[in-house]
Amino acid sequence: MLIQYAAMAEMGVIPREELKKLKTLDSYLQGHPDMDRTPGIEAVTGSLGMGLSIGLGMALGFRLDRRPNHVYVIMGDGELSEGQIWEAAMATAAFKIDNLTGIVDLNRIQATGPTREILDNPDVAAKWKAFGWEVLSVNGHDVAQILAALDKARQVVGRPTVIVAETVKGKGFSLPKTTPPSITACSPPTSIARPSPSWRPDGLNWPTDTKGRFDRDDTASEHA
Ligand SMILES: Cc1ncc(C[n+]2csc(CCOP(=O)(O)OP(=O)(O)O)c2C)c(N)n1
Repeated sequence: MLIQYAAMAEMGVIPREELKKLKTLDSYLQGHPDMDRTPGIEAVTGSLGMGLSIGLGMALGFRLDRRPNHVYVIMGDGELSEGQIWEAAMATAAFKIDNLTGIVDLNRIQATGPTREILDNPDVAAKWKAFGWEVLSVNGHDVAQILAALDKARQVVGRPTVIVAETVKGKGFSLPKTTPPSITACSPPTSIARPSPSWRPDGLNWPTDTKGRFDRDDTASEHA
């Protein structure tokens, strides 16, 4: 989610200053991304395990429409404890989906501790392979390796690919690396006012093909 918001700010989809309000009550950048409130968000996530199913639906839709789009789904290794992941993994392979690439952030830590102490999942790569996926393993901090794997994944025909990226949680930040860092906790609110739905993306430099889809009335969900 942090990377998603940072990438959106980099693309000009949201203003950079909003990042400073992350997870505070008066911001639309909440810990669980909200497609009704936040421009650029295409699916409500936050409940772990849903992303691969959503991505599979998108990939199937693109295939039906004969569109060349490729779907990327980033998953945490703790998230792999969710049964829905493995239902979707089976279905993605069974439907011979090759316009979707999964990326697993294998940092071996989840919200409350090491994954091996919470629900051990010792050989992640072997598991995806057993589910019929092409598996590429990379050092998740090596951009060249990641780019090469992404290119390779696009060449695979008739089955989905997952890139298993070994990472160190919090690398590059002055946070403890071996304990669950505080980034999963909420920041104290800067205000107790209701989140304002009033910010509009007008005036920002939108990618031309995405602008129209956010021109909607979000007061409907306000009153739902
Ligand atoms: C269905 C569900 N159960 C529990 C949670 C609470 N939760 C939020 S983050 C998290 C751990 C995620 O770990 P991981 O997938 O390894 O991601 P990382 O923390 O490494 O980014 C948990 C259990 C949740 N969001 N959704």
